[in-house]
Amino acid sequence: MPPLPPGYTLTLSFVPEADALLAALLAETPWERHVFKLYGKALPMPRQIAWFGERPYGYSGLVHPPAPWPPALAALLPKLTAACGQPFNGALLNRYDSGQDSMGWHTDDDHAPQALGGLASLSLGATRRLLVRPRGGGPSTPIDLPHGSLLWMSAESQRLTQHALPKTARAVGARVNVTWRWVGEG
Ligand SMILES: O=C(O)CCC(=O)C(=O)O
Repeated sequence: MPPLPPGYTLTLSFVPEADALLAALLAETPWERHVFKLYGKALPMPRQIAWFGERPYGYSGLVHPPAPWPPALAALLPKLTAACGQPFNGALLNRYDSGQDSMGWHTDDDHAPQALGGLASLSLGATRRLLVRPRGGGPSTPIDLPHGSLLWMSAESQRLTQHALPKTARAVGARVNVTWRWVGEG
Protein backbone atom coordinates (compact mmCIF):
# COMPACT_ATOMS: atom_id res chain seq x y z
CA MET A 1 0.00 0.00 0.00
CA PRO A 2 1.32 3.51 -0.77
CA PRO A 3 1.70 6.01 2.12
CA LEU A 4 -1.55 7.51 3.36
CA PRO A 5 -2.46 11.00 2.12
CA PRO A 6 -1.85 13.90 4.57
CA GLY A 7 -4.51 14.04 7.30
CA TYR A 8 -5.36 10.31 7.10
CA THR A 9 -4.23 7.88 9.87
CA LEU A 10 -5.06 4.15 9.98
CA THR A 11 -5.07 2.18 13.25
CA LEU A 12 -5.39 -1.59 12.80
CA SER A 13 -7.34 -3.64 15.39
CA PHE A 14 -8.78 -0.54 17.06
CA VAL A 15 -11.74 -2.61 18.25
CA PRO A 16 -10.74 -6.01 19.70
CA GLU A 17 -14.41 -7.07 20.02
CA ALA A 18 -15.04 -6.38 16.31
CA ASP A 19 -16.82 -9.71 15.56
CA ALA A 20 -19.45 -9.12 18.27
CA LEU A 21 -19.89 -5.47 17.27
CA LEU A 22 -20.41 -6.38 13.60
CA ALA A 23 -22.98 -9.07 14.50
CA ALA A 24 -24.87 -6.67 16.79
CA LEU A 25 -24.94 -3.84 14.23
CA LEU A 26 -26.06 -6.11 11.39
CA ALA A 27 -28.86 -7.63 13.48
CA GLU A 28 -30.10 -4.67 15.51
CA THR A 29 -29.74 -1.52 13.36
CA PRO A 30 -32.88 -0.11 11.68
CA TRP A 31 -31.23 -0.09 8.23
CA GLU A 32 -32.74 2.10 5.49
CA ARG A 33 -32.20 1.82 1.74
CA HIS A 34 -33.09 5.14 0.16
CA VAL A 35 -34.38 5.41 -3.39
CA PHE A 36 -33.64 8.54 -5.45
CA LYS A 37 -35.41 9.70 -8.57
CA LEU A 38 -33.28 10.84 -11.51
CA TYR A 39 -35.04 11.84 -14.75
CA GLY A 40 -38.11 9.92 -13.55
CA LYS A 41 -36.12 6.75 -12.88
CA ALA A 42 -35.99 5.21 -9.38
CA LEU A 43 -32.37 4.61 -8.30
CA PRO A 44 -31.87 2.65 -5.07
CA MET A 45 -28.82 3.80 -3.08
CA PRO A 46 -26.16 1.07 -3.49
CA ARG A 47 -25.89 0.51 0.29
CA GLN A 48 -28.04 0.83 3.40
CA ILE A 49 -27.62 3.55 6.01
CA ALA A 50 -28.58 4.50 9.56
CA TRP A 51 -27.95 7.56 11.75
CA PHE A 52 -27.42 7.70 15.51
CA GLY A 53 -26.63 10.79 17.53
CA GLU A 54 -27.71 13.71 19.60
CA ARG A 55 -28.55 16.08 16.72
CA PRO A 56 -30.38 15.77 13.41
CA TYR A 57 -28.13 15.13 10.42
CA GLY A 58 -28.76 16.26 6.84
CA TYR A 59 -27.53 13.63 4.41
CA SER A 60 -28.31 13.05 0.72
CA GLY A 61 -31.23 15.44 0.71
CA LEU A 62 -32.85 13.98 3.83
CA VAL A 63 -32.71 15.02 7.46
CA HIS A 64 -32.19 12.13 9.84
CA PRO A 65 -33.71 12.85 13.27
CA PRO A 66 -31.66 12.40 16.45
CA ALA A 67 -31.59 8.76 17.57
CA PRO A 68 -30.20 7.27 20.80
CA TRP A 69 -26.85 5.45 20.61
CA PRO A 70 -27.01 1.66 20.62
CA PRO A 71 -25.15 0.57 23.78
CA ALA A 72 -22.35 -1.07 21.75
CA LEU A 73 -21.56 2.25 20.01
CA ALA A 74 -21.99 4.36 23.18
CA ALA A 75 -19.41 2.12 24.88
CA LEU A 76 -16.80 3.07 22.25
CA LEU A 77 -17.15 6.86 22.62
CA PRO A 78 -14.56 7.43 25.40
CA LYS A 79 -11.90 5.38 23.54
CA LEU A 80 -12.61 7.19 20.26
CA THR A 81 -12.51 10.63 21.87
CA ALA A 82 -9.18 9.82 23.53
CA ALA A 83 -7.67 8.40 20.31
CA CYS A 84 -8.82 11.24 18.03
CA GLY A 85 -8.56 14.19 20.43
CA GLN A 86 -12.08 15.46 19.69
CA PRO A 87 -15.60 14.64 20.85
CA PHE A 88 -18.20 12.95 18.63
CA ASN A 89 -21.97 13.38 18.91
CA GLY A 90 -23.18 11.39 15.91
CA ALA A 91 -22.39 8.46 13.68
CA LEU A 92 -23.47 7.58 10.14
CA LEU A 93 -23.56 3.83 9.48
CA ASN A 94 -23.15 2.42 5.97
CA ARG A 95 -23.86 -1.23 5.24
CA TYR A 96 -22.42 -2.89 2.12
CA ASP A 97 -23.88 -6.38 1.66
CA SER A 98 -21.71 -7.34 -1.32
CA GLY A 99 -19.07 -6.01 -3.70
CA GLN A 100 -21.89 -4.38 -5.68
CA ASP A 101 -22.66 -2.00 -2.81
CA SER A 102 -20.54 1.14 -2.98
CA MET A 103 -20.19 4.88 -2.35
CA GLY A 104 -19.33 7.48 -4.99
CA TRP A 105 -16.79 10.32 -4.80
CA HIS A 106 -17.58 12.90 -2.13
CA THR A 107 -16.14 14.85 0.75
CA ASP A 108 -17.98 14.78 4.01
CA ASP A 109 -18.53 18.51 4.06
CA ASP A 110 -20.38 18.17 0.70
CA HIS A 111 -23.11 16.21 2.45
CA ALA A 112 -23.17 17.96 5.74
CA PRO A 113 -21.97 21.54 5.98
CA GLN A 114 -23.03 21.48 9.63
CA ALA A 115 -20.45 18.78 10.42
CA LEU A 116 -17.37 20.15 12.17
CA GLY A 117 -13.95 18.68 12.89
CA GLY A 118 -12.55 15.40 11.62
CA LEU A 119 -14.13 12.01 11.09
CA ALA A 120 -13.32 8.68 12.69
CA SER A 121 -14.21 5.81 10.34
CA LEU A 122 -14.53 2.35 11.88
CA SER A 123 -14.61 -0.63 9.50
CA LEU A 124 -16.20 -3.98 10.39
CA GLY A 125 -16.50 -7.09 8.23
CA ALA A 126 -15.11 -7.60 4.73
CA THR A 127 -12.00 -5.58 3.84
CA ARG A 128 -12.87 -2.97 1.21
CA ARG A 129 -10.67 -0.44 -0.56
CA LEU A 130 -11.21 3.28 -0.04
CA LEU A 131 -9.86 5.61 -2.74
CA VAL A 132 -8.73 9.14 -1.90
CA ARG A 133 -7.99 11.83 -4.50
CA PRO A 134 -7.51 15.60 -4.56
CA ARG A 135 -10.80 17.49 -4.57
CA GLY A 136 -11.79 18.04 -8.17
CA GLY A 137 -9.88 15.05 -9.49
CA GLY A 138 -6.38 13.64 -9.93
CA PRO A 139 -4.63 10.35 -9.19
CA SER A 140 -6.15 8.34 -6.34
CA THR A 141 -4.47 6.68 -3.35
CA PRO A 142 -5.93 3.29 -2.24
CA ILE A 143 -6.43 2.53 1.46
CA ASP A 144 -7.51 -1.02 2.39
CA LEU A 145 -9.76 -0.98 5.46
CA PRO A 146 -9.65 -4.26 7.42
CA HIS A 147 -12.11 -5.56 10.04
CA GLY A 148 -11.73 -3.62 13.31
CA SER A 149 -9.61 -0.79 11.85
CA LEU A 150 -10.08 2.93 12.49
CA LEU A 151 -9.31 5.52 9.81
CA TRP A 152 -8.96 9.08 11.08
CA MET A 153 -9.69 11.78 8.48
CA SER A 154 -8.83 15.29 9.67
CA ALA A 155 -11.13 18.25 8.99
CA GLU A 156 -8.45 19.67 6.68
CA SER A 157 -8.39 16.38 4.71
CA GLN A 158 -12.09 16.87 3.95
CA ARG A 159 -11.40 20.33 2.55
CA LEU A 160 -8.59 19.05 0.32
CA THR A 161 -9.61 15.55 -0.77
CA GLN A 162 -12.55 13.40 -1.87
CA HIS A 163 -13.03 9.72 -1.12
CA ALA A 164 -15.03 6.85 -2.61
CA LEU A 165 -15.65 3.17 -1.93
CA PRO A 166 -15.89 1.60 -5.41
CA LYS A 167 -17.69 -1.62 -6.31
CA THR A 168 -15.52 -4.73 -6.55
CA ALA A 169 -15.93 -7.88 -8.66
CA ARG A 170 -14.31 -9.91 -5.84
CA ALA A 171 -16.68 -12.09 -3.82
CA VAL A 172 -16.73 -10.12 -0.57
CA GLY A 173 -19.05 -10.51 2.40
CA ALA A 174 -20.94 -7.90 4.36
CA ARG A 175 -19.22 -4.79 5.68
CA VAL A 176 -20.43 -2.10 8.07
CA ASN A 177 -18.68 1.26 8.29
CA VAL A 178 -19.34 3.71 11.12
CA THR A 179 -18.21 7.32 10.57
CA TRP A 180 -18.23 9.24 13.83
CA ARG A 181 -18.68 13.01 13.54
CA TRP A 182 -19.24 16.17 15.53
CA VAL A 183 -22.40 17.88 14.29
CA GLY A 184 -22.93 21.55 15.21
CA GLU A 185 -26.28 23.25 15.67
CA GLY A 186 -26.88 23.62 11.94
O1 LIG B 1 -17.56 2.94 3.95
C1 LIG B 1 -16.59 3.67 3.97
O2 LIG B 1 -15.48 3.32 4.35
C2 LIG B 1 -16.76 5.11 3.49
C3 LIG B 1 -17.78 5.87 4.29
C4 LIG B 1 -17.86 7.29 3.87
O3 LIG B 1 -17.21 7.71 2.94
C5 LIG B 1 -18.75 8.21 4.56
O4 LIG B 1 -19.48 7.81 5.48
O5 LIG B 1 -18.74 9.39 4.20
